[in-house]
This record gives sequence, structure tokens and C-alpha cells, in this order.
Amino acid sequence: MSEKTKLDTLVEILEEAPDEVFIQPHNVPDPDAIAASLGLYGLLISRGLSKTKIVYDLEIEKSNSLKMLELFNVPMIRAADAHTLGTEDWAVLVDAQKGGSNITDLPTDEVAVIDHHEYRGDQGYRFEDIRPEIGSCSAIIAEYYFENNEKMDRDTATALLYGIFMDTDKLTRGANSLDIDMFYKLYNLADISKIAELQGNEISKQDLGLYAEAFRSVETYDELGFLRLNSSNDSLLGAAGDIVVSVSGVNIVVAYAIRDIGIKLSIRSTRPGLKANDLARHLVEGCGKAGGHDHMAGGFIPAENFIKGRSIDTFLRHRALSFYEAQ
Ligand SMILES: [Mn+2]
Repeated sequence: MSEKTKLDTLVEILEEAPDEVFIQPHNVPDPDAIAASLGLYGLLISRGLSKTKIVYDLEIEKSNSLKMLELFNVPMIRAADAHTLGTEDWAVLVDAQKGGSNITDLPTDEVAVIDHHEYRGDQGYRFEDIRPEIGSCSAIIAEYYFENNEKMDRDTATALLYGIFMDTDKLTRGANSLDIDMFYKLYNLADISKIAELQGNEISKQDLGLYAEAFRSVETYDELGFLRLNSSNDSLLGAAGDIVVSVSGVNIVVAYAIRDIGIKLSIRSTRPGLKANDLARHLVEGCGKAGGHDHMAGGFIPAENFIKGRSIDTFLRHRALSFYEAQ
């Protein structure tokens, strides 16, 4: 008998679940979160955990994410529609960790986590596979398949390939050798025509108007770019930031959206030595929460922590520039 794999350990724990097992990706799931959830779902079902479901909170906003659900028949349900979800159920968090600003704490007991974001410290999980050095959660789930010789269907392979593709910005952002190895292995199993179809669905007509307005707001100071989006759409904010950081001369982007509940931030950095997560933390210091990767990060400042009448545009520019100049 070969050694026990991570998947073996996870399955052994989940077999003790008193009722259902919910796979929960972060809120407003992006392609990596959707692919990783679908991949893990397939693994748990094939290991006999038939009471497994995928649940997520908040609406999926980006058109490529929605297209994924349709193309790959992803069985994901909104938390509000998960009528059987309760305190007796267990959850496996995917592409997120307990206590993060991007995940709702549902009534379930979060017993396990598989993630590639910065380690948020021991949260009392019974199973933990957190690898911040990996560019995508999809690569971690793909490795579970290959390591365990589990059969992978074409849709799952295609979804995981797309998840790696998106989270590593086509293998150019924070990609680790695991992302590249898995990309290569998945490529042979995937349906590339569906990847092309997803690429053709990255922007909706409605997004286009929001982008146009946001891009007019862009201001740059040296390598720093600022963008303000007048939409409550989380994933659009990151995607708009990706476009601004691709502008020549701009290497760091602070994209933000102002909502009733607070200010949502999305940070990008392609500048060596300037970490997006450090900048995000600096921006929200004393007034909000932030986290993420070296190249992409996010944050949130609750409305009640922000001094009324103060200009958020000035506040963010001031903090970002002081951080930038101190580097
Ligand atoms: Mn991810």
C-alpha cells in the first residue's frame, strides 16, 4: 500500500460528517474558485461522499464565470437557496479561508480548507492544505487527481485549466512550477474550444459601459495607477485593475469602488519588491481588512470607519503614494 495522500486524509475526516458536506468557495466566485470547487466535488463524489454540495454566497457577476457554470454544468447553489444547510453540516473552504473579508461565515462547521492565499493562522480546521506559493487553487485540486490516479472528465479538466489560466494571468502572474506542470497535464485532457468560448465571454455589454466610465477616471503618478469604478461589482473591479496594470509605465494599481456599506479595494502590482498585499494592508490600516497575494490583493473599509466628508480619492492616493515612496 502506498502512503496516505492528502485526499485520503480529507475523505477519512469527511466520512465522519454527521450530515451534508458543503464545498464553499469565496463569495462572488471567480473561475479559479468555481473550477476548484467543481474539481473537489468530483473527487468527493467519486470517493463515496454522496451528500456533498457546493454552496456560495453573493451573486456571480462576471460573464465568464457564469458561462463556466453553464458550459460545465457546475452544481453550485446560493447559500440563500441551500435550505438543508445547518449547524450539523460540515464545510470545506476552497480558494478562501475562515475570517477572510471575501467569505461569509455560514452556519456550517468549517472542518477543512484548501487554499492558495496567505495563511490566516490556525482556525481550528481538521484538515488544512494552504499553499500561498501556488498561483491557483485549481492546480492544487488538479494535483489531487493525478496524485491519486483519479479519473478526470473533460469538463473538469477544462475548468481547472481555465482556473489556472485566469488566476496566473496566463502563467505570467505568481505562477509556480505546480501551476505549469498541472497546466501541461490538463491541456491534454481539456477541450480548448471551450476555453476559447470562455475567453470570448469575459466582458458583458453592460460591463463595457462600466469599464468605459472607470477608465476615464484613471489617474497615474509615476508607476501608480488609480481607478474608481462606479459599480458594486467585485469581480469587475479586479478585472479593470488588470487592464490598467497592463498600461505601459503603470506597474501598481489601486482600483476602488464606493458602496453604501463601505469601500472595496483591489490592488495589483507587477513591480518587483512591491507586494500588493502589503500595499493593501497599508491602505486599510486602522480602518479595514485586507489580504491577498504578492501580485493581487483586496481590501475593504467599512463605511462606519470612514470619516464623513473626507475624500476617499484623496485618502487612497495619499496612503498609496506614501507607501510607494517609502519603498
Ligand atoms: Mn484563486
